[in-house]
Amino acid sequence: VTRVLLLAAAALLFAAAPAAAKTEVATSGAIRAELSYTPQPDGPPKDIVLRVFDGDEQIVQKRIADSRYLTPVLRDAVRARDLDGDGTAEAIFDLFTGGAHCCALTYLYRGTTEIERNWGNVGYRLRDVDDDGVTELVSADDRFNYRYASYAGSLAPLQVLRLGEDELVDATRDPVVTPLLRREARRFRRIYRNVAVRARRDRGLRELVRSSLAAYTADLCSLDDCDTGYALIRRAQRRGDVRGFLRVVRSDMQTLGYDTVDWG
Ligand SMILES: [Ca+2]
Ligand SMILES: [Ca+2]
Repeated sequence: VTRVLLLAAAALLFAAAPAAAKTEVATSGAIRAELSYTPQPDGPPKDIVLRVFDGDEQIVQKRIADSRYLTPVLRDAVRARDLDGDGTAEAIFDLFTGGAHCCALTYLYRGTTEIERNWGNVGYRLRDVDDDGVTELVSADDRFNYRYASYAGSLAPLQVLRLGEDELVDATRDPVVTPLLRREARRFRRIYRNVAVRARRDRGLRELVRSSLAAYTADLCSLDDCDTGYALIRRAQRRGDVRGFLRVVRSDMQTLGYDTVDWG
């Protein structure tokens, strides 16, 4: 899934001159979300404040401590959008922690209820997967980054969330997500097949073999079909593409909650 958000902050860090406070605004119906901050010439902005107004009334004011070194993402750092389809927009603020990769951070307000989400390296995008008026937050499972490979060689399986009453709830196994999971699983399998032979001569590609097999298996587990994932790893072991990997992945799938079959 997208890593676009993670690059978005960089330009602000190199802004040339000190500037006055800036305010970005997003409005939907009665909800107005405001993100204000003071850009700095040589680092993240200061005085970041998130505000939400319902009509004329300010219902949220949150100051972000300068010591957290957060930066608004470059594009659409503030949005007002009705995620749960109840007719009232939520206010969504997207920030970035800086550093080489990590982390994409979201503050989401449903009325005055604050939901904070750290997406790690992977970020997310808003998409109504099934056109039912309820927006899905499409992301990936950041726990797979660095698990089987360096960051560059890491592939992370799909993770889809939806806004609940006062939290984001996992909707990855919801039937409407099935086509996305199938498509991504096919992509991971293709990556495995494309690199497997070359990886025998090129050690650098071996981590991609491992991470594609693991991410493929995780997506299949989300489709309630871990066995098909395990079967591909078993074949990969017979071909010599990986060694002892089935045991590792099987154990990880259980630890990470993908393989929910009770063997006891
Ligand atoms: Ca709403
Ligand atoms: Ca939907």
